[in-house]
Amino acid sequence: MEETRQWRLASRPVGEPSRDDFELVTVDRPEPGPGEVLVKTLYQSVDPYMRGRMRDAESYAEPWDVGDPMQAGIVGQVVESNHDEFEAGDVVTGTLLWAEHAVADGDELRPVDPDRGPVSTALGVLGMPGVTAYFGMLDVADPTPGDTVVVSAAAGAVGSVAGQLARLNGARVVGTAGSDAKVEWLTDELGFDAAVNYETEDLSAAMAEACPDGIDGYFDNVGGPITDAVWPLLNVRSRVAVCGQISLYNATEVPTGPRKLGKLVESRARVEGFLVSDYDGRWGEALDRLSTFVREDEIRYRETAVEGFENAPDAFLGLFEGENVGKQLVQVAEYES
Ligand code: NAP
Ligand code: FER
Repeated sequence: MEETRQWRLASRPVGEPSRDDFELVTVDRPEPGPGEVLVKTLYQSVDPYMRGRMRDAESYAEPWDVGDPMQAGIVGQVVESNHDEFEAGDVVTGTLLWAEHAVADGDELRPVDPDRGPVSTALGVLGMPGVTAYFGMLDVADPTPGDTVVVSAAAGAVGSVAGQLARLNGARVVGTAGSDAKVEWLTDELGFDAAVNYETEDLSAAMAEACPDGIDGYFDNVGGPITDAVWPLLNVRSRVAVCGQISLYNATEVPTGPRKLGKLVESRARVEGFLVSDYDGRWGEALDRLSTFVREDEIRYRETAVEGFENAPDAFLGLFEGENVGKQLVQVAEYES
């Protein structure tokens, strides 16, 4: 029997997760049943929402059980297929496991064309983060020409695409990020009009300087002090798209909720959370446009890959330290054409 390795949840973290919360186990390689496909992982995604699944609390995603393998977005190559639409060697993407090999229902997989660009993009700009940016920005934040739009975690997988979409809609775009190198990437390569390093700058002063005409759209990935700096600058009829609150994902005490809601009376701003899954069934439309923008160099992207399946937890933990520029991946195996 051939073997494979999986990462399992070893314990539920309190506060910052650590490597001890993960356990690497070797198991028999699963065999695909009727309609199923055995997939060898090429790239594994690590995502901030996984922190929520490590917690035993009701949310939009089921908590993982301690001792169980964890799910992840995967781009992989078919080893064996019992599904009409796939054969050995095909590249596919879907939600599988933190594993070197896993079995999936063929109906739940999407084909990836390796001739149309790097297959890893199916986990980033042309995958769940890109689709999140697309609908969150265009449907919820809804920028129009001349608007000022702020994006937090702007150098991340979602934020980098969201900001460029606002720019393509004619907005003035301001990003926040945690390093000067990221700030430079945003302004020099992605066409952001300004970017603020929230680690080193006085946030309120820098935000006011970067947004002299106030803020019409705020795509928030972070929350906390960045939102505090944005809030006083919200213009009349501005839109706040709440995508995530990563600054709070490891918090052990729930901070006091927003008190400055009077600002919403004054500005008539609309604050709206959204989930990418609200747009299930509309991925085709988003991916068509995003892939055209990428092909035409209107949207640029970066990926940060940690090499080796054994290092997957480090890739995940790095998200909370800002180690990634663009989409954080784990490179598990090489594509074999
Ligand atoms: P990402 O932005 O690629 O990576 C996370 C980034 O967050 C880090 O690189 C880091 O960048 C920043 N960060 C981490 N801890 C921080 C803190 N305490 N304060 C400020 N910044 C911090 O991740 P992503 O996959 O694109 O996800 C971005 C956000 O979108 C997350 O909040 C995620 O939960 C959310 N999301 C929501 C949906 C949805 O359906 N609503 C779907 C996907 C993702 P810096 O260098 O800037 O610190
Ligand atoms: C999904 C809905 C939401 C999903 C991811 C998210 C992987 C992420 C949410 C977050 O990071 O806050 O269906 O699929």
